[in-house]
Amino acid sequence: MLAGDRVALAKLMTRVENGTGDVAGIMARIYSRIGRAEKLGVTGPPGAGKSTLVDRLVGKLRGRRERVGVVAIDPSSPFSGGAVLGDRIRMQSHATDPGVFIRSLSTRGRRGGLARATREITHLLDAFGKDRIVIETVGVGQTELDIMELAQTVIVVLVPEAGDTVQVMKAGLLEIAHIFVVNKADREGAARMKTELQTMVQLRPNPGWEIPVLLTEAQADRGIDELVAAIEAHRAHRAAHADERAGEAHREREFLDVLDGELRARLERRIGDESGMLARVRRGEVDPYSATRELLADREALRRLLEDA
Ligand SMILES: Nc1nc2c(ncn2[C@@H]2O[C@H](COP(=O)(O)OP(=O)(O)OP(=O)(O)O)[C@@H](O)[C@H]2O)c(=O)[nH]1
Ligand SMILES: [Mg+2]
Repeated sequence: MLAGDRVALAKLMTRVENGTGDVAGIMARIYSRIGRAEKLGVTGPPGAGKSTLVDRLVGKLRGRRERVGVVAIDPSSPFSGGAVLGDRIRMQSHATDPGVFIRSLSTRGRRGGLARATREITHLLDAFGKDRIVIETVGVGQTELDIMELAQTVIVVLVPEAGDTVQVMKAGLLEIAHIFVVNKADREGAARMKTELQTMVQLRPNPGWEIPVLLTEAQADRGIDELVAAIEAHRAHRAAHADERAGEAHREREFLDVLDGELRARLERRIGDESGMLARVRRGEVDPYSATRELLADREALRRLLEDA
């Protein structure tokens, strides 16, 4: 993969997605090569036009000779069962471009953390040499918020339908957005929605970065240059307000997250061996709290539990 082999990259992604093979070993080997890629998050309600927008955006970035990776998170929800195919079709214009690598990530795959799998997939793309990685998620839940934390610039895509601004507040999107896009600006209500969003943005405490609200028509390829300019402005803003502590916090979170996942996996592999404790909890003979206290007090049992495979 490090020699530029796309097939090898795809195979490593599959391992990471399924959690098969030595994911930690792979990450440890590539980690010194990551950190160059700019990560862009694109999120918003289903059908807002995110994939279409990403497709147009990728076109602009390719025009600037950037090497681009796209990670499209495919929800397992039956309502969007066709998302993978849909994204492939909508991003078809780049299907044969060797400078673009598009990956759909299924939420069904690995247990215990879509956000973690997504982060590892972006690490692979980063180490592969991508300049820009676009992460698209559908919806506005906690998982999406977690995934968007991986991105340095987050674009929240909305459409001119009534009620959206209230949704934004409720879903915590105001806290994560660096750029708001009102897509489908060809529809009625776009200008009004833009005004509403601008008002909302101005009411934030401690602004710092002034969140732009842009109108786009992804399908007609309108407003994309302005979006690229806003993305670049945010990059410049970040550079000018470089916060080493943010990087530290990020690395700390990744470390704790990885450690947590590894401990949990070991625990699940071995808890069944532990002197019938699991069986006793299952039968209701001991409550989960007392069982936990008992185990934590037993150093030998703990050591066995955490032993590697
Ligand atoms: N009218 C109009 N339709 C658009 C525009 N941009 C995208 N669409 C259409 O909106 C529909 C959904 O577009 P997608 O790009 O798949 O939206 P998405 O947000 O990625 O959808 P999910 O990933 O399923 O949540 C498609 O039929 C697009 O052609 C636009 O600017 N105006
Ligand atoms: Mg999509």
